[in-house]
Amino acid sequence: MDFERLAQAVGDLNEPEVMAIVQEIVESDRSSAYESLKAFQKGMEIVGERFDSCEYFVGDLIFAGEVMTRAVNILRPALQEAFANKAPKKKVMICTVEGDLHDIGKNILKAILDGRGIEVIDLGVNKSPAVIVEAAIAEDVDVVALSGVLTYARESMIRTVEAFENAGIRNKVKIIIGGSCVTKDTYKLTGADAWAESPREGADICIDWLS
Ligand code: B12
Repeated sequence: MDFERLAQAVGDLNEPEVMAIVQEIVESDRSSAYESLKAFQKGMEIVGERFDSCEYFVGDLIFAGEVMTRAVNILRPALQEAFANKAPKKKVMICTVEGDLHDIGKNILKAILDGRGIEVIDLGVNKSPAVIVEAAIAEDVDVVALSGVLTYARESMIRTVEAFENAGIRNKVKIIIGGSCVTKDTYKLTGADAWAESPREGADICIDWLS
């Protein structure tokens, strides 16, 4: 399978080409389904670079996220075969924290986790600490992934981690955070267990915790 072609098609926002390659994988090369997730990541990096150089706009970012979600939906059966008996039967809850409506990065992480056979509960955006804790208890999740890009989101992350402590269940869940409001150095201020820059790295950490 030509993964370079797939990465380039994602970067070029060439949806017909992406879907044709994905269809080809499903029909004739199912074992390479997982490998294709790496090509998606590479393609999204091209999208990010073109956005930074003003070649792409916000609508293009949103479209890229949608194409990736649609492609993962088509690949899901093949991915499930690849991860049969390997994916941990535990849940990850994901959301964007209170005050922040940005969800493109969150949706990419969700697509990658989903593609790796993990059950993901997506709470959406702008979720308060109380709502996140309540949902984590109700859904009995093992890992909570928090996303945020606004500087303010870091405060929300701190309050969310505190809310887990106040509810007495901090030791029952692992919390990973990401998004441009935090860095390798600042994430520790939030009290989260881990931080990752890339969604693939984040997915690796979640899977490691769940295994
Ligand atoms: C797209 C966008 C929007 C869209 C959001 C659409 C959507 N559905 O998300 C819209 C137009 C709605 C928007 C609104 C606003 N925005 Co805006 N927006 C952006 C923009 C251009 C891109 C953000 C983005 O999606 N990047 C692409 C994704 C893929 O990157 P990402 O989110 O960082 O995610 C990656 C990683 O961080 C990681 N990741 C993300 N989450 C997680 C979680 C985990 C657990 C892990 C492991 C990894 C991970 O994975 C992703 C892939 O690599 C940025 C500027 C920029 N260049 O970043 C401004 C920006 C973030 N916005 C900004 C602002 C100020 C706003 C507004 C307040 C504007 C306004 N005055 O109304 C509102 C905020 C509304 C709100 N309350 O949230 C500022 C934030 C400043 C700050 N530091 O606080 C920025 C930086 C622009 C700027 N330079 O001023 N915005």
